[in-house]
Amino acid sequence: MTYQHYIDGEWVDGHGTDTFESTNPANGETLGEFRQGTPEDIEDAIAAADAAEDEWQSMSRIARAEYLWDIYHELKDRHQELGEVVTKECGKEISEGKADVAEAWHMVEWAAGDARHPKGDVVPSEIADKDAYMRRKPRGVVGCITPWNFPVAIPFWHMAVALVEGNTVVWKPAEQTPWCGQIIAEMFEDAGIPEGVFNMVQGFGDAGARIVDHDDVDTVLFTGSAEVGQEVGQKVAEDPGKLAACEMGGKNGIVVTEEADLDIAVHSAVMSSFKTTGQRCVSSERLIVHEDVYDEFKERYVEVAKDVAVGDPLDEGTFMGPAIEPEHVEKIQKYNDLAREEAKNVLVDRTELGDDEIPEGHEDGNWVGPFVYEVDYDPDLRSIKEEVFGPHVALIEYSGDIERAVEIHNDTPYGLAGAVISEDYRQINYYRDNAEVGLAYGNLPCIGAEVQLPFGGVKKSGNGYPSAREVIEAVTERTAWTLNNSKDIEMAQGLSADI
Ligand code: UN1
Repeated sequence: MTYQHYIDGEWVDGHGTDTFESTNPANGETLGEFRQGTPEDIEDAIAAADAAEDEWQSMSRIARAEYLWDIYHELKDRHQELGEVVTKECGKEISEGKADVAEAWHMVEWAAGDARHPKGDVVPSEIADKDAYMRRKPRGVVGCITPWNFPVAIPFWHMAVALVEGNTVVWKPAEQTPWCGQIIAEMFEDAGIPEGVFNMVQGFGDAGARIVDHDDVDTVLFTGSAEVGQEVGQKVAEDPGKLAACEMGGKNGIVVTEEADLDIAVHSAVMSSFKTTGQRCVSSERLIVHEDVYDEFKERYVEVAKDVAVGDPLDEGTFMGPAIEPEHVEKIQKYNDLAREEAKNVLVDRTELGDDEIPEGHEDGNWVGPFVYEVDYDPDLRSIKEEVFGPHVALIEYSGDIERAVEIHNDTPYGLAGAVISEDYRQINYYRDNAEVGLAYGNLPCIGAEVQLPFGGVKKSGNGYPSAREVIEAVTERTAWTLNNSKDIEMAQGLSADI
């Protein structure tokens, strides 16, 4: 069978005739066939979302949240099964597949629970008999474009708060993970969400582009690559009434100072660089290590990187699954080639895995292992500035103080995540205050953020927070409501009310 789009409460084929397949990146197996959405399908979904707004907004926040509580329970009840789906479709090892599902229900719990919290502010006024408030209203139709690497969690980052606040949604899942998209759409259907409130169109960039440039979309939430995010931001900026919150990539650094506990340093670096095969936007590709501990850190880190278990992501013993697509393996290989030219030394090169490393029956997987190199620091080296989105890691030795380390750390076009490893609180505080990132960690990997914190970056990493609690800013309008309780008109700022 060919899976369809979910528009206006119906499963539909849409306008196009093309279909596409979802493929397991670990073995090349086809997981399902899906209708490929067109810009016209997006238009239908937007029309449905637009028409559904009034009724949805006439309900209380708490009533709207009830639909999400149903989904919360389903995500929890199906934890193992859905974790395996995530792992099969995007290749993350199984604990990560399950963590993706957990992060989704955490977000739903946060948003649905938040429905019972006060919204807006009571604000003081200069005038005694005047009441002033900041009230929040839904923006209307929210368009969501989500990536493949968190195919369950990130859609809920975007949609959970947007829906509770009274917006209706048009969502395009990543083309690499349509099966997760299908399952989430079925959950909304099973929860009985009113027609048109939630719409899902499968497809590629042309469908996504229609979400971005359509006049009836009020907010665009985008999580994905810096290139596409920049286009989304530029397009949306042409329409002053529209908002975009984009969260893009990173070239994230970990600073290991001369005061570091090296057990924590090696552990944090390995987690940050190789979990998800380096394909988190928060993954670390730069390790900035003080000269006093450099040799020992290098030896220990390289030892782990040489041994890290790459293999079937459904196996509990696997640390790293495959890359998402053959084209992505090629991109990683190209950057490994570039690093071979720019590096002082290549320390680990598992670009091509040996036949004995590839699990039986998985010969068609998109395999690529860790690549680790050291450079003589030069800010112009492309390999240490451009995001690879893979297990491609540079070791950068520094001498001097924490100020120098943070200077190197900040010297990339990106600013998403980073960490400092140190036992010295002054160094830690310096890093916290000066690291140009949205997510800063001390003595931890720079991955694994929790949904109740803001998630987003600075510089090329983003222009907003399409995630977690901060989504509220992108999916609501703030209105100032002022009420005079007296029979006289008295104005603020000493403005005369005489007529
Ligand atoms: C991403 O890498 O695109 O902080 C999102 C983390 C996860 C989300 C990552 N909570 O690693």
